[in-house]
Amino acid sequence: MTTLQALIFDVDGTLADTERDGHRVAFNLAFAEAGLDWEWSEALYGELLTVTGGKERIRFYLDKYRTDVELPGTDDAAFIAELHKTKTKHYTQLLEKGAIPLRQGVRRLLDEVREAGLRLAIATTTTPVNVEALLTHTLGAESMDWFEVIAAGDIVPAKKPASDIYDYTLEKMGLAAEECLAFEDSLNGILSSSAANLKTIVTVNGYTKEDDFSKATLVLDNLGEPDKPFVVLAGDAGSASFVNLDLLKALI
Ligand code: XBP
Ligand code: MG
Repeated sequence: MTTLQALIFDVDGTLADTERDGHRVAFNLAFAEAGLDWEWSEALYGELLTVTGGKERIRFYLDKYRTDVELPGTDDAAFIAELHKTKTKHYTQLLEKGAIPLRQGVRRLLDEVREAGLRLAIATTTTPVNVEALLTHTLGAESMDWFEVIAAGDIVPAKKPASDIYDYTLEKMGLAAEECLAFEDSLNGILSSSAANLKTIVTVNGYTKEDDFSKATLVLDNLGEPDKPFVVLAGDAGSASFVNLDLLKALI
């Protein structure tokens, strides 16, 4: 029988609802700071989220929506990288102000599984300092040590939906996919985790609730709390009304 050894968490949309009020706002602040008249509305950002990675998302926006734009200088990639650096500055400043809380049930579940000795990791597309800022300003600086692997950003050549970031995490932990569960919130996320053969619990959000989660083991509106039950959108949670260690063990 396989025993559950570790949980691997996506960050954006999964640990916290960072996209609409965090990343999107930071992109717009960076555009304004660079004197660009680009403005990513909530609706447009939903379309842009089909592309993971901030630099890749800016490139996609230019190719699809702004073919009229001529970037200054000769090196487009360098311009985008600089713009993205400014975006990261604004994003981490937003997190420092406490703009984005953790999603329901995240803190409780992390406390329970750490107490039980499960191993933890992060597999995300976002920039490493963004992960540090989110963890530090929601769970405290010590929480960086709770995760034995924090796999983030450009550490692998291909971002989600490729499986690379999860493959990398499993290899670093020396674990087989069957011994772990992943937590995701989006189509690109579940494509990535399932391509790494990981069973995955999805908690949807405003941008992802219509995504195809047929590869997920369980799809929920959130992780739930003892007094705030989750809604099961797909899969079998048995008699559970919030995600806890017993449910995770039953799913593996
Ligand atoms: C998250 C992303 C990231 C963030 C922006 O995807 O797509 O690109 O939106 O982060 P996932 P950066 O949750 O699937 O990892 O700007 O730092 O790239
Ligand atoms: Mg995500």
